[in-house]
Amino acid sequence: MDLQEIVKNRCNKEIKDCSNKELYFALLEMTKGLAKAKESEQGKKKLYYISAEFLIGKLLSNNLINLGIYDDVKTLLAENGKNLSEIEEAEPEPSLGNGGLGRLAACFLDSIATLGLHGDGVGLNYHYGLFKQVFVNNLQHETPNPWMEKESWLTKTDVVYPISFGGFTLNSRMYDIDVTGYDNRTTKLHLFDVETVDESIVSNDNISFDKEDIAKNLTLFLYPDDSDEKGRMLRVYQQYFMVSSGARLILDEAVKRGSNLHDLFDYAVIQINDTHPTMVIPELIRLLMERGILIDEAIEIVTKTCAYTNHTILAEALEKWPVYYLEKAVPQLMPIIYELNSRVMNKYKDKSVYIIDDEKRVHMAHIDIHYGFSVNGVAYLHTEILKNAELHNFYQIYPEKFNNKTNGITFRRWLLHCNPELAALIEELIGAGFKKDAMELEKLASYTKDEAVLNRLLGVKADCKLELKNYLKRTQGIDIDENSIFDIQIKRLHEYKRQQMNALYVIMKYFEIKEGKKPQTPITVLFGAKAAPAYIIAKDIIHLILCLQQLINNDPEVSPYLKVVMVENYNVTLAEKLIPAADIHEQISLASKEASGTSNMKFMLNGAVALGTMDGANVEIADLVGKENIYIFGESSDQIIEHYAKADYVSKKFYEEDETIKRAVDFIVSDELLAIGQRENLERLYNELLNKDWFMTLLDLKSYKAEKEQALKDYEDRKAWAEKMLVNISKAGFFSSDRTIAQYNEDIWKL
Ligand code: 475
Repeated sequence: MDLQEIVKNRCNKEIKDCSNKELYFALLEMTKGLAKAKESEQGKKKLYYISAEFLIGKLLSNNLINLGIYDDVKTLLAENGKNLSEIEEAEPEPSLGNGGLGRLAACFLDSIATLGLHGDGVGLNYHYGLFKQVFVNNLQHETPNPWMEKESWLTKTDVVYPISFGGFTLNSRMYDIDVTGYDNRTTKLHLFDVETVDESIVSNDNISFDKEDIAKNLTLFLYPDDSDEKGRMLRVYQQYFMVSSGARLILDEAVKRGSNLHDLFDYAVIQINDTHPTMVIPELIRLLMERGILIDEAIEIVTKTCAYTNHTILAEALEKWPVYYLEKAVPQLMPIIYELNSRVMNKYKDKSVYIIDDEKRVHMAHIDIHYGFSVNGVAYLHTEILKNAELHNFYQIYPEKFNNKTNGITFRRWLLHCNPELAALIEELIGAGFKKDAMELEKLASYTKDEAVLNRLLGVKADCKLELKNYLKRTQGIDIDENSIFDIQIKRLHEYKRQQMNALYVIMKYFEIKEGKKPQTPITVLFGAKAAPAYIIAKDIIHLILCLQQLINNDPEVSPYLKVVMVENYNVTLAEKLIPAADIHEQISLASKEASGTSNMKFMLNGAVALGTMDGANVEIADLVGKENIYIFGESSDQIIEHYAKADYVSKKFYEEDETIKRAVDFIVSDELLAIGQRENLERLYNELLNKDWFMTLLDLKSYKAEKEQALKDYEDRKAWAEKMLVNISKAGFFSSDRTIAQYNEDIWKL
């Protein structure tokens, strides 16, 4: 297909006379056509990766890279006076995920396609995605984030299923997005949508709407505010709509490939991404029974077909739906859930493994574990914690089901696309093989003493920093100093991730500078984070950071040495600009709480050095790069688990015993900050830290400060620092999602 021809047909113009938006739509049409040509069904058994979230990011450039035409298109456009990165800015980003879990699903689809595996994604088509974040008076405000235009990556299909709820039925239509693999076939992301959805029930400037009008609201937002019961019910409706549509598709396709349904597990394997799609288990049992299979066999078939991935040990994220919710929304599932529970009760005395508890709540993860054949964690430490603590009682029953699959990231998006200059340098040094086999990055190890190479690496980093500076200036009106140290923390806002600890460090540094102790190189502390709309303390932490930004950046005594920046509406697009530019990345969760983390892998691949705790995949990163190439601080996961068991952590003790900690915490409610911010928010956060601090910020603050000072000091020796950068890149190969997916396939899917 020829771009010139498409442009001619669409706009009756030459490329040079088109707007960026017109060219974007022309490229969209061309890419969709090329992806279609690569489609192929292959193999008897097929994987269905079911997930409430697919945080796919913009698709144009990645598709061009994976189709192998990026350079040609770029050149053709340049010859006509057009710039591909500017055209890319005309593409809206679909915000179909919250964070790590959703982005992981997107990386997995890329690797499934690249490895040529027979598998598709199944999810929902949220019209407004997750909310768009805007800052008003230093507070987070949420607005809708529309991303579908008259033409988009979605292709409407003829597949329509009637989905019944208690008392009413809705039609579900399937839309497809082609996912191109690198130099290989394509796979599909199937997104189901309710035909009666009505965008007009939402106003432009906030995200409130009638939560009970399910026919109109079902697919408007991802996880609408669930702080009230109506919001939680809507989530149940969404989940059932997704899995019932998915289950029908799976059965129809299996039959088409030759299954008689008694052998479904030879034709399909379903990976359940966290507990959100759990109802696929009782729903499949129900559908098989409808087609004449008896319950014992139906349960056995489904158990052999479904596998579950756990992404967190945080209690609030392990879904437990009250029985009366399910009775109301999906009454047809309850007889099956009761049956599944009574089989467990007949077999085991231990109440902790029951599906329905004494408070009449259905534990979704328990359904997955009893009635699936595989349970996996997402990093070594996380899986050990599942086996030995969180899910220990299940591990004793089913040791053979438990396995680890350390997360990974797609190097197409997180290196080739987001950092072409670094990719080109690597290719020049070790050849192009690393693009297909990420372990080849190890070859870079032979350059760690090569001064010329180290200097070029520093040059690439400097270019990326300048590019970020220009981007933030152009898109958000923010000024940063490209010669400062970029210290970056980007992830969902959560107390366990401890953005508040980073903020307290900023306050300590502010005091030091005021007192004349200036850093040798200026520091820019960058944050990006959305807080759940109903998570009050998380929003207070955003408020604190924004107030510090205003105070510090406007203080002529301090701002030449220290700047704080919180980017607005952090998303995949911003991550692609921030990660290549980072010098230091913050992975400072309370040990045991971050299941894996995946930004840690992206930063490492782009030559940033981690400052972190021994948590999640940081443990494996530290193991690979060695302790000279990572900055580790804080108490270990075992120590933390013991603090919780003994309930012996008292934050006030740390506050009272250390003058610098006290001073930093007190500053949250100082006259300076109260003059800028809201008393209610700042006092609430202050009291939380002093009287509760459930995620133990003050426990690790001192060692965090010390380790960060060490990193900043080491940064001054540019050659030694560049060596750390290079070691990090050379060891990143293990974290390719191609490796992760190959392991899923070998141990679980067996395609
Ligand atoms: C972990 N999201 C990361 C990542 O495995 C890990 C939960 C409830 C409702 C909506 N979204 C969620 C998550 O639990 C989530 O994103 N978990 C993350 O999964 C991929 O790397 O450590 O926190």
